[in-house]
Formats: sequence, C-alpha cells, structure tokens
Amino acid sequence: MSLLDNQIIFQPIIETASRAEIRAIQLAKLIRQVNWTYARVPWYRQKMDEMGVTPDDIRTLEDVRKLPFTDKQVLRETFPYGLFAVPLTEVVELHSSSGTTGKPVVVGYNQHDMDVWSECIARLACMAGVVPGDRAQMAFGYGMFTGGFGLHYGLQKLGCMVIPAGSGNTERHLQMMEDYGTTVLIATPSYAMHICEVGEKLGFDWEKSQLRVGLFGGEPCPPGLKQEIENRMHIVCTDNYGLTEVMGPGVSGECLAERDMQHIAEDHFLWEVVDPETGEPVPEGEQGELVLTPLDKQAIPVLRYRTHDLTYVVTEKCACGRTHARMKKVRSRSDDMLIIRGTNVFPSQVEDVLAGIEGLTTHYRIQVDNETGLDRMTVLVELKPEAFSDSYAEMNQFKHHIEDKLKQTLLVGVGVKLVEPGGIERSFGKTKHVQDDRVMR
Ligand code: DLL
Repeated sequence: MSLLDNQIIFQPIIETASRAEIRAIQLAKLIRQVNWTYARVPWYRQKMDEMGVTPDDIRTLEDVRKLPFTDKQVLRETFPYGLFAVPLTEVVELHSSSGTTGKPVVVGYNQHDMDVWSECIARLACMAGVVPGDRAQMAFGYGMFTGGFGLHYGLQKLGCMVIPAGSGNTERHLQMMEDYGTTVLIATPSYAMHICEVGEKLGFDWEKSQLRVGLFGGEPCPPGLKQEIENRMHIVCTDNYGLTEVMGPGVSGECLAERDMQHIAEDHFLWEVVDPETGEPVPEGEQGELVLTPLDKQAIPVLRYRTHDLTYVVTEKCACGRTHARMKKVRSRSDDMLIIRGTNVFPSQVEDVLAGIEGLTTHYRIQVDNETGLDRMTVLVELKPEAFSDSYAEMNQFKHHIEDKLKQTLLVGVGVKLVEPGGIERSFGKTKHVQDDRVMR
C-alpha cells in the first residue's frame, strides 16, 4: 500500500485545477487585492504613487513586478496598525512575531482571513495524511506565535479533535499521547525529536503508540532529522511552511508523493523567486529568495513580501494529483549566511556535513566570536551514547575527523567541540542553531 492511498484532497476542485485555471484565478485576485490595498493603505498608495504605478497597470501576473516590495522593516515602522486595511472593530485576532531587535511585527485577521487561514491549514493537513477524526496534539505555543492557533483552527475545520496541550512539559505531552490516543503531533521538528528522546528514556514504546503523523513546521527540517524521527517514532513526518507576515502557517505543505517539496496554496499566494541581491526574477527551477503576495488577505494586505527564505519552485503536476506549484523545502535564508574570515558559510552546510558522520545526534550549535581579532567559528556536536568513549586519544581523533570533514565542505577552518549525549540544550519551539557573538571593531 502506498502512503498516497490514505490521502484525501481537502478542496479537490481548486487543488487539482489546470495551470491555466490557477493563473486565471491568481490574476483576478491579484487585481482585486492591489485595488483593495491601494484604496485602503496610505503607505502603499504613497509608495505606488512615487513609483508611478496604479492598480490599472496590473493586467497580467507578470505585472506584479511593477509593484513595490515589502520587507519586515516596513511592518516595524508602521507598528502596530499602520498597514491595516480594515477598521479595528472588524479585526478578530492579532498575532505577532518577535524579531531579534526592535518592535515586533503585528498582523491582524478579520473573519474572512481566518476562514482562508483554516482552509489552507486543512489542505496541508490532508496532504500529510491527516483525516477527519484524527486526534491532533498541539505542541506549538498558544500565544502571539501563529503556529498554535493557526494549526488549531485548521485541524478543527478538517474535523479533527484538537488536544491543545501547548508547548513545553514534555513528560505531560507523552502522558497525554498515551491517555488520549493521539494520532497526530504538531510541533517543530526539533521539539518532536526531543519528545522522541524523552519518550525513549521513559520506556515509551513508539511502535505501540497510536501516533501516525508528525505535522512539523516553523523551522527547517533537514532530511536526516526527519528520517531519524520517522524511524524512531514509527510515524510519517511532513513539514509545512509559512510566516507571520503573510498569514502564518498555511503557505505551503508537503504531500506524501514528493517528500522534499511543498505545495504552495497558489490560489491564495502569488509566488516569485528573485535574486536576493538584485530583486530580479530567476528562471523557474532556479534557487533564489521567495517573494510572496497574499491574494486573499483583507485585514493586512501585503504586496511582494521578501521572505529571505531560499528555495526554488516547480510547476509540473505532482504524483499526488495536485497541480499547485511546489517549492523546495527551505533550508536556509539569505540573511543567515555567516561570513567567516571572508568565506560564506550557511548553517545548513554544517548540518549536512554533520548528518553524514556516524555517531552524532541531530543536535548541534554554531558559535562565532572574534575575541582574538579574527573570526572564530566553533561547532558543538553531540555524541550518541555509543560513540562516547573514555579514551582521550579516540575522542581527539574523532574531533579532528569532524573538523577535516567540515573544512572540506566549508573551505574554511572551524573548531569542533564534542559534547556528551544530551549535553546540547533542547528547545520547545524553534531551535536557534547559531550564536554570533562577534563585536564590531
Ligand atoms: O514560523 C509560521 C509557522 C508556524 C509555519 C508553524 C509552520 C508551522 P514565523 O515565526 O514568522 O512564522 O517564522 C517564519 O520561519 O520565514 C522561515 O524562515 C521559517 N520557517 C517556517 N516554517 C518553515 C519550514 C512561522 N517548514 C520563518 N521550513 C520563515 C523551513 C521554515 N523554514
């Protein structure tokens, strides 16, 4: 039996529409959305006036390129309500994402936006093999983060029983899974890994548990991590993608046919892939920065949002039957590149090297400083119990082996610190893999 046999398509007419139909829907919605935005949001009206563009200039999908880009900075500058296009009395929910600096980004939803949101989530849950009647346990936080409530509403829309456990308290999660017969776990992949490890320590038998599906998202899920969780928890893990500024989760989701790609809800999002330096489009199938224009967002319409997420998109029909374009799963962002003594290093490269080395867990940290005047990068790697040895010579040899492997790929020398099993701090939500303590000199 194939995994696809279990899969239902939540909205088959739209999810399997022809490319021509999808483009027609997108164009009609784009025109409507630009008119809505121009008429209601002074920031966009002024920007478009300065650029000499009016809503009437949007006649084809490619005309989206005439519109201004939006970035996080704009949302911060207009904090809290500057980009809202509906009266606040119409807004039914607020969410925000806290950045590392400055004001948070605040987004609002009216009832229409909430309905679209739930629909997008219900679709991606179905893509992952979730069905009505599933018991879905939430390990995302129920706060301003879009992950908790977003998935919650969508899973209810699909007809699931949602168990709103929230983030943290791993032992309680395990107890609830057993007591309530949880079939779906919603979490970041790194927290799911932690649940798996704690469960194993407590003697939890994953094979006997009713858990079937892992619905992960909110951070990159490298293939090695996914495989490891699937093998150890005996579940199918899928990964969905989204960001606060354009909705939250719900932008795209992995189906069970091609496990490295995610279908974009194309009737709700117009995608572009651009060169992160120039902002110019790259040819289809080539990697660049994903730019998203939500096509159905009333409370905060956002045009051409620069996600900084690096991916490529393909539009051929998928074996699962859906026709919506697929984006390659995001592994890195244009702004997470580290420059170490002049060499560009992406954390995902480090992750891939470590994944190929026997004896390491999936947990790691990258620390960067320039205390000595030069950039210094140290990778903390965690040993599996069976790789741990009392012999200093053996451990030292292993450390050098990892350093050599990293240097071969990164083309710059980095240090490695071996950490005992369980020694790298776990996170209940998104894991921060990089700590950059460099100071400007
Ligand atoms: O993380 C929304 C979300 C919640 C998506 C739960 C899926 C599940 P933000 O906190 O605004 O929103 O963070 C958005 O997180 O630009 C990506 O860099 C990263 N990200 C989110 N999902 C994935 C994923 C939510 N599946 C930022 N794979 C995005 C890789 C992801 N990166």
